[in-house]
Amino acid sequence: MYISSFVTILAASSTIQAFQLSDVKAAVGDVTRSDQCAVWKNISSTLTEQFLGSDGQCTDAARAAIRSSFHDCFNGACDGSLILANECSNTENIGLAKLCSNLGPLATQKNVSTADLIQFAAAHAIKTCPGGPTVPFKFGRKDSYTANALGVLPSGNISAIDAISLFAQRGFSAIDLAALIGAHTAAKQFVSIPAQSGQSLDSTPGQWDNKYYSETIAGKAPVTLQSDTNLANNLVTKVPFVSFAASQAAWSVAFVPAMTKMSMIGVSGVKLTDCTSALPGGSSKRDVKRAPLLQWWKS
Ligand code: HEM
Ligand SMILES: *[C@@H]1O[C@H](CO)[C@@H](O)[C@H](O)[C@H]1NC(C)=O
Ligand SMILES: *[C@@H]1O[C@H](CO)[C@@H](O)[C@H](O)[C@H]1NC(C)=O
Ligand SMILES: CC(=O)N[C@H]1CO[C@H](CO)[C@@H](O)[C@@H]1O
Repeated sequence: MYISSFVTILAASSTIQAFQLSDVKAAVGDVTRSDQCAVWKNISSTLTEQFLGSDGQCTDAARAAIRSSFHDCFNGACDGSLILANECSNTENIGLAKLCSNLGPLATQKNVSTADLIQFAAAHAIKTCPGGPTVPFKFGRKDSYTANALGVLPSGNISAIDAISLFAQRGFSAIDLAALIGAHTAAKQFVSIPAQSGQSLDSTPGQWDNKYYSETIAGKAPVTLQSDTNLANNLVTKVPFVSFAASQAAWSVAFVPAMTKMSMIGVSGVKLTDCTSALPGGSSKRDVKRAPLLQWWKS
């Protein structure tokens, strides 16, 4: 009862939905549009090889792609500057270097904007992790070769109050924040807590499930960032944390619009074209063919 009323509240107070379902449906059967999506379908087969492991779980490359959406957008705009202005070499982006050196050349090779490719890769990666929802994808973002401000991205020690206010400055509610941080269901940490480098933020980093919430609340994840503990304990974010721990559906309802909105930070005055149809079909229809081992990623 509590959960279902929470979902109702979420739906009622829903974050700006830049992508309407009708919009997504309209894309199906639209010849011009589907032609424009051909390149994204082609990119999709490359990304599936990188993001889907032979065990059917999503890979390190997928986790980095999900994080890169946040790191390209949140410090200014979703403008590709993570790669194009080499923000990737900044300390706050440690761990994303391989992702950047992979997606940068791929954007050039496929003649798409780097900003769009980062968001496509993130949506693709989320969908590749078993249980992951469809985050609608549109292309048309403008690239920028100018770096955004340093020190805006939050550290793993940020207090809940500071995190809530940082996200509020970008137009995200505390519920949006609690939903977005659930991306740590597909996450490992490598540098924040050096003694536990390589450990994951929930027990199933290759799957998109809601164990991150229950394990963070209980302090039972392999490793937990101080910032995540802070959100689990804060009076405001605790409510959605508990709700999302109880219901993956409630989490998805909150996550998809918040992630969609994040993928559009600073994007305006451009014509966007929907290519959600280029994303993989989802866990039931996923391409579970063995992906080759990614030597370039491991080395
Ligand atoms: C208050 C907000 C946030 C904080 C403080 C935070 C902090 C961190 C830290 C410290 C790491 C580990 C870095 C390392 O040591 O290697 C990490 C990893 C990660 N974060 Fe966040 N994060 C936040 C929000 C987000 C959001 C909004 C997303 C995406 C929607 C996201 C996705 C990820 C992913 C997927 C990883 C794992 C990367 C990997 O396994 O390579 N995070 N985050
Ligand atoms: C993707 O496009 C390249 C040329 O850019 C082509 O060689 C390749 O066969 C295409 N792959 C698929 C799966 O369409
Ligand atoms: C690359 O894409 C742009 C439009 O974004 C187009 O004008 C240009 O002709 C394309 N270049 C190639 C080599 O296909
Ligand atoms: C992510 C995280 O928890 N980082 C650090 C926070 O601060 C303490 C010490 O003050 C470190 O031990 C943590 O590694």
